[in-house]
Amino acid sequence: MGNSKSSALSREILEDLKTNTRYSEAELCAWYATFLKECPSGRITKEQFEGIYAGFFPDADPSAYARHVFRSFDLNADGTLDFKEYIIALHLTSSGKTTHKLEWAFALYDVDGNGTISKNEVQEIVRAIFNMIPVEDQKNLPEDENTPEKRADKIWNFFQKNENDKIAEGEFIQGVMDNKDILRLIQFDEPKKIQAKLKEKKQ
Ligand SMILES: [Ca+2]
Repeated sequence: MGNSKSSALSREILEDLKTNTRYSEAELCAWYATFLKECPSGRITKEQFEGIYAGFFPDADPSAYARHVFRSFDLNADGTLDFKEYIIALHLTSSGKTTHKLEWAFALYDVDGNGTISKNEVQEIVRAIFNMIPVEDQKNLPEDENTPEKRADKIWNFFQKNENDKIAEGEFIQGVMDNKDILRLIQFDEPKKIQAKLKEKKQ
């Protein structure tokens, strides 16, 4: 049990990730090697994370969305993602269970982390999502959801909330599970493409 700085993944983290994701030991070890090559410190900073997003969205501004996603993955709020947080994030957003994904979506929308979602928070995330949609593509959106305000209103009205009401986690998850249209409105498909590209990169 030496404490020499080893580039091997600790057994504890490996077992933890194997239990909590569908990834195999071989996959995890290969990803870890790539991760260390790109992030020799073993941690991804917020700036690096935004850089990854920026590379995938040359025609839009993903920085606000990237910051929110980063916050939702930085479980211990230390301003960096370590390998474990990174892999759990990857797993959650690509192949995780629906309820886990929606717990994550709730955390994404609960910007101040107080356990409820306000209308302002919905507007903030929806605006960040809109910044990722190229202007040309925004023109093709349905009339009643083609601005951040309209889309936020549509989500808010679905939950039958007044301006100053709040949405609790259980209510949010149930509402989204019950209605595919709301599921579509709260999310943005592009992050899936990002995850796919990140995974390609790692193989
Ligand atoms: Ca909140």
